[in-house]
Amino acid sequence: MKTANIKRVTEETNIKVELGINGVGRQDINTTIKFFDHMLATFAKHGFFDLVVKAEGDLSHHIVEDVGIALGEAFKKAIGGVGEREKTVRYGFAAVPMDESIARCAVDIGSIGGAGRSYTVFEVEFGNERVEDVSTENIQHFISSFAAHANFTIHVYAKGENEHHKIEAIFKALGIALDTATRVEERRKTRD
Ligand SMILES: [Mn+2]
Repeated sequence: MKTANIKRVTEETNIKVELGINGVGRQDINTTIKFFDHMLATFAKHGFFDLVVKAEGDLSHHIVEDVGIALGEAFKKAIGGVGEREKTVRYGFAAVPMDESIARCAVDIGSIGGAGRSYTVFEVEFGNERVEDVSTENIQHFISSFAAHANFTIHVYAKGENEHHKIEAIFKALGIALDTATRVEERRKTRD
């Protein structure tokens, strides 16, 4: 199992992340934002990541953004830098339905010899400004903060009627896609 611990303290937030890639999907999460906790837990469960996230802060926007940054840093550290990487699969994708909603996610975590490429495409329309205790605009903000700090390319496309279903399908699809991409592929002999 590849692991990384990150502590991130600013004037706005105090974040602790402990990550194990290729774990059993164990979660211990408290960000003070209930729906965000639910999403991070489902991400870890379906991605088979062992994940501890403890976060507090002044505003929910800052907490969501800074957890994205810290989780991205944890993935980058766990996977390793140039020359440190094992022979990872690199690409992963998943399409996850949840009742009337469907989310599709594709990721590129970067080549063994490279540092990764950071890019986010997020094509999701929300009909409501909030879902439970989270602003729907913060979901994209989380994904793009995560991608930028992990050096991942992440594409997310989703549609549906129920915002809770749509977002939950996104986090499940992201977890499954990243589980595939981070697996070691023994057949891989090259660094590209
Ligand atoms: Mn749910």
